[in-house]
Amino acid sequence: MLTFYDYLPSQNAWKVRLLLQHLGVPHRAVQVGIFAGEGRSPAFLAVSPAGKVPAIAFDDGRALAESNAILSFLADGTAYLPAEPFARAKVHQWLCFEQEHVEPVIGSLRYWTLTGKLARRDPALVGDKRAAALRTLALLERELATRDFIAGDAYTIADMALFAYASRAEEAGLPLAPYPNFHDWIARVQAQPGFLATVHPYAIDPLAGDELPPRTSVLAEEAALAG
Ligand SMILES: N[C@@H](CCC(=O)N[C@@H](CS)C(=O)NCC(=O)O)C(=O)O
Repeated sequence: MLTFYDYLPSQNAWKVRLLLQHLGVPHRAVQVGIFAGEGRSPAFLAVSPAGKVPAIAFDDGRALAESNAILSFLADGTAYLPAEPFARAKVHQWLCFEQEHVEPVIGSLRYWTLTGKLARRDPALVGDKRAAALRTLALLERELATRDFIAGDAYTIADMALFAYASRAEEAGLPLAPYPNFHDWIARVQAQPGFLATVHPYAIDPLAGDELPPRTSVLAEEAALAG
């Protein structure tokens, strides 16, 4: 039985929740209290080296972290990840794009906004993220003018990954009205059979307004190893 390490307000974890639902994969979900420090336990670090959700593990001890790596693994051999090498590489192109231009940009702005942390962040950093987020949305608008889905004509894990944070840009204070192609893509993804509409607010976790616990012990160990 597959174990899925989840944290309900996480949209990185939502990507995996969505694919598990599309594929009907039997699993047991374990909630990780990331603000309570559960992501720093040695047991969880053995599953997820950076102490982050999502992660998955099997009864034989194999474990996998990073949302998009998990999507690639679970989607292998299904319609959500093409077998043909070039089409498959195109999916990976957009998975990499998501990790560089969506999650740490729109995702971070949204996280800070919804948990009340925005005012605690350096305004210059917030300004840079906002400018980068607008560039990302403009790029997606341009790309989605030419095809129905981000990596081609079919819905793939690249759409799932992008959707997680990009579709929720308005919660980061980024209006979507100027992006009609992007808006239409959101509707196409939402219309997929088995789409997971449920998104959990940070408000369900009373600790979500806190900063994440420091990685002190982990960092000390890493520094010792680095010499
Ligand atoms: N690149 C990772 C990012 C995962 C990530 O940032 N997860 C957050 C929740 S959305 C987390 O677990 N944060 C806890 C921490 O940083 O300690 C992925 O795509 O899975």
